[in-house]
Amino acid sequence: MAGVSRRLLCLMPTAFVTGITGQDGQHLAEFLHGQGYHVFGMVKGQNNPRVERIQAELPFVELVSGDLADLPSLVSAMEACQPDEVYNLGAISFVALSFSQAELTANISGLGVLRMLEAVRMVGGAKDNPIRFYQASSSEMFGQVRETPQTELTPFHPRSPYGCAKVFGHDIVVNYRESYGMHASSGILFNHEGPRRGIEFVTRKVTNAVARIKLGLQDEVVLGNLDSKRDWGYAGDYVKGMWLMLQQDQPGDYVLATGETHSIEELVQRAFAEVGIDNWADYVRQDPKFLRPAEVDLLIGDATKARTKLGWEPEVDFPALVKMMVAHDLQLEAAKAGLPVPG
Ligand code: GDR
Repeated sequence: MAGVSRRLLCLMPTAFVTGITGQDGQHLAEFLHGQGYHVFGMVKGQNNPRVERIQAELPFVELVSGDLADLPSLVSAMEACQPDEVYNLGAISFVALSFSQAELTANISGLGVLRMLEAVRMVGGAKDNPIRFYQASSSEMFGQVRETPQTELTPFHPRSPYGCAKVFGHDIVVNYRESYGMHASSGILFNHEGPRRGIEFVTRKVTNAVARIKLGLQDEVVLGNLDSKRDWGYAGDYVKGMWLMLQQDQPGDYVLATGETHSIEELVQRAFAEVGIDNWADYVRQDPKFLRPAEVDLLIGDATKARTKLGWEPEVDFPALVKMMVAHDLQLEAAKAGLPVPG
C-alpha cells in the first residue's frame, strides 16, 4: 500500500513507527493495530535479519525502508506513507554500548531525532491535520539525579553518551515545537520491560538465566552493579501512554513511570524466588566488565502529569512483571531444550 495516500484510501488513521523491530515498536504496532490504524514500520539496511521475525509476528505491519542516519530516506519513507502520526522509537538503546560507540549513538539517538523532525516538517501532512510526532525520551536524561522523584521539570544530568544523545533529542523536539508550532511530544519513559526485552538488558538477562538455571541448562548468571535502582514498568502499558500523548489537542512532555524503585539485587532475589530458589547468591557472580564508566544510581519517576492529563495508569506492578518474564522464559527455554516446564 506504500505510495498510495491514506486520504485516497479510507479514513483509517496511519502511523509510521521507527524502531519497529524493538520491544516498544512491537507493542506499539499491536496497540495501534487494535485501535484501527494502518501501521508502517521503518526498517534499515540490506537483508536486515529482524525483518523475517517482524513479518511473522506482526503480519499487519507494512515495512518501509529508511535509516535514521539518512534524511533523504526518511523523507521518501514519509512521503510514501503519508502518516497522521509518527513515533520515533528507533535508537541505539543499550546504555552500555553507547560508551564504546559514542559517535554512532550521538548520530542515531541524537541527530536521528533532528532528521525525523525535518522529514516531518518537509512532508507536513494535511493542512487541517498536520503530522503529529512522538519522541522516545528517556529517564537516562536525569542521570545523576538532581531531585527525587523525577518529574518533567527535573533538570537533566546525563551519565552516558546515550543519555547525552537523548537530551539533545528531547531539547530539539521542544525547539521544533516552539519554533514551528509542530505537534511534537516527548515521553520521558522510565525503564519498561517484558518478555520481548532484549537479552542484553538486566531484567531479561536475569529472568532468562533464572529459567535456564532452574532447568539445569546454566550454572550461574554474571552481572555488574547490583546496587543501582530502577523504576521498572511493563512495556505494554507504556505504549498506550505514547499514543495518548498524540491524541491531546496540545503537544507536551510526559513522564511515564510506576513511582516505585527497586535495586538490581531485589530483581535477582525476586526472579529466583519465582522458581523456588532462595539461595540466589550462590548462583550470582559479579564481573567488573559489566560495570559502566559512570552509573545512574537511582531512578524513580513521578507520573502525576500523565495520570491527570492523559488518564494514563500503569497496570502491571513489579512483582507481576518479574513473574510474567520468568514464566515466559521458563516456557521458552524448556521448549528449546525439549524439557517439561517445571511445575
Ligand atoms: P538501563 O537498562 O541502562 O537502565 O536503560 P539496563 O537494563 O541495561 O541496566 C539497568 C541497570 O542494571 C545494571 N546492571 C546490568 N545491566 C546490564 N544490562 N547487564 C548486566 O549484567 C548488569 N548488571 C547490573 C546497570 O548497571 C544499570 O544500572 C534502559 C534502556 O532501555 C534505555 O534505552 C532506556 O532509555 C532506559 O532503560 C529508560
